[in-house]
Amino acid sequence: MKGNQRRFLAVVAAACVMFASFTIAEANQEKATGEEVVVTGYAREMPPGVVMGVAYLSLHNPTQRPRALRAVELPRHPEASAALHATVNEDGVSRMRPLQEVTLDAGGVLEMQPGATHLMLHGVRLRAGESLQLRLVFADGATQQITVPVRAMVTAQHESHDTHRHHGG
Ligand SMILES: [Cu+2]
Repeated sequence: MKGNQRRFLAVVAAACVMFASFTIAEANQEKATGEEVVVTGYAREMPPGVVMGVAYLSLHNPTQRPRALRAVELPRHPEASAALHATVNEDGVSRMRPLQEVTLDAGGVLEMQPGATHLMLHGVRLRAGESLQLRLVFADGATQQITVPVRAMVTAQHESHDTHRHHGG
């Protein structure tokens, strides 16, 4: 049996040296791109009358190369949209700016939070206790699907203050 196996492998190796080395290279590449950004986070409950939702993600890039998050989609809500935003302070006034992408250095971490980088949600109704599916689209074409919980509005004093100052959502 062992002999047969070895002979079989020898034949395969002899017949497919080029092909084999190609597929090994391909497999390595696949393994590299298969290393995913580690994502956790949550979306904020939307009280009645609030039309914009917000989610905060925590991203960790465990790979040796930079990754760039370019877009976030909501697969369960085709009519809805999500946008990457930064909150910047201009002359003491908080404003939101759309971001083309969010870059993660090799081994880098990005913590979205109220008053800083966040994910703006339009066209969804989010209630505490629900979960929200997000599809992350990276600049290299890779996509990653995650599910985050929807958290109740008021959890801590400073958090509700930040949210109010930010944009009420
Ligand atoms: Cu925003």
